[in-house]
Amino acid sequence: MPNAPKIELVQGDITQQDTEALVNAANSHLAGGGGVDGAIHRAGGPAIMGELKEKYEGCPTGSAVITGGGNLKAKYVIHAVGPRYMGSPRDAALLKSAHLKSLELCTAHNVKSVSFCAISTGIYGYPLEEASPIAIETAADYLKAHPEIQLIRFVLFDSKTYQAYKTALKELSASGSLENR
Ligand code: AR6
Repeated sequence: MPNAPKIELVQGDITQQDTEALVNAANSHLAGGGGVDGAIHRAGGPAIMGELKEKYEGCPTGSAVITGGGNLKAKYVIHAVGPRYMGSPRDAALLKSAHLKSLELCTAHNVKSVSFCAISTGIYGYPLEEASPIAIETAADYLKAHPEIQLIRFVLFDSKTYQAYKTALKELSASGSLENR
């Protein structure tokens, strides 16, 4: 099945990806910042911030907004706002929701391939072993219901993050939940 939708993991820099959309880890003010957010705005140029300011007055935690990709290869950037890790049950719901809303924006904009960074696991402090299964399971569930999405690529910046996502994908696969891929 060459066109079967799939989840892919790569270690690297999200700004260099050739998927139609990139998912940024933004803050609720959509003000830019450090980490992957800073890297995406630097690589994409000022048009992205210009569009954010023009169209949106922030974005609640657990949600996402979309802009064009500026100078990036990607046509769109989806700015997802994950939670700051507090150690409360609400964290997981908000992290899941940030992924889900991003995928819903892909469907709404006819995006068939998308790269995600490891939302909330840097400055926002979400432990990798807790965040990675939430990200992978949300993606796998969405692909089951939305075969129009051909590729969800997780672009993990360092080997520790890559290994955590790899373990989460293996565990989901072992549980039989990836049987349709
Ligand atoms: N490509 C892929 N992943 C990257 C890149 C890159 N170029 N650069 C960093 N990462 P973070 P958060 C990884 O801190 O925890 C910002 O200031 C990084 O190693 O960027 O959601 C925003 O404006 C980590 O694995 O995002 C918010 O205020 C992952 O991306 C706040 O940080 C996410 O780390 C959001 O914090």
